[in-house]
Amino acid sequence: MGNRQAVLSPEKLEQYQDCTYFSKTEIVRLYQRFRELGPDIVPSFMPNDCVESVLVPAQLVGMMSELKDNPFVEQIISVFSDNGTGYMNFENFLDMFNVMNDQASVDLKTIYAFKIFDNDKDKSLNSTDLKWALQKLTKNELNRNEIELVVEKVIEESEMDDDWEISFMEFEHVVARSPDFKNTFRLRI
Ligand SMILES: [Ca+2]
Ligand SMILES: [Ca+2]
Repeated sequence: MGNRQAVLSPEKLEQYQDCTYFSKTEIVRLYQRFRELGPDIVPSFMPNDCVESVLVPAQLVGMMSELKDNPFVEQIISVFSDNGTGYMNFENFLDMFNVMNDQASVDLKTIYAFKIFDNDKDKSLNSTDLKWALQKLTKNELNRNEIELVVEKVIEESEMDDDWEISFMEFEHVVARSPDFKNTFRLRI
């Protein structure tokens, strides 16, 4: 504890500990990794009033070992980047790692999985979103017919209001009860 280098104010550290799954030590480590992405941009000590304005290009974040092999890396980055700017401040960065944490609840992961699968950002998953996601998830191992079949089955299983699209509520239901969905639409986030 005594050795921990101050990188954030004690209040910020306390606040981040309270609203994430991370310990203070882990938050400090994440801050150091954030700084490594842009040592010229990110100060060794972050004053409270700069936390939101110090931004690192999201592309650099996407090269991190935790992310670079994820088929949804671009979408993950875009979902967590600051207002879709393609830049991330430390809080965006922390949020992203928090959701990717193994301890993060299924509810939290479900919210983000939905956002990531919703490729056209209309807050609903239609068959185009699902085909696109499935193609990425299966790394093109399924042919077009197989993808169509799986997507059709997934929609059929999750559909409650007959609009042939999956709303967030339907998505939550499906994640909760369908092992198929969980196995197929598995997202390491
Ligand atoms: Ca959509
Ligand atoms: Ca529906």
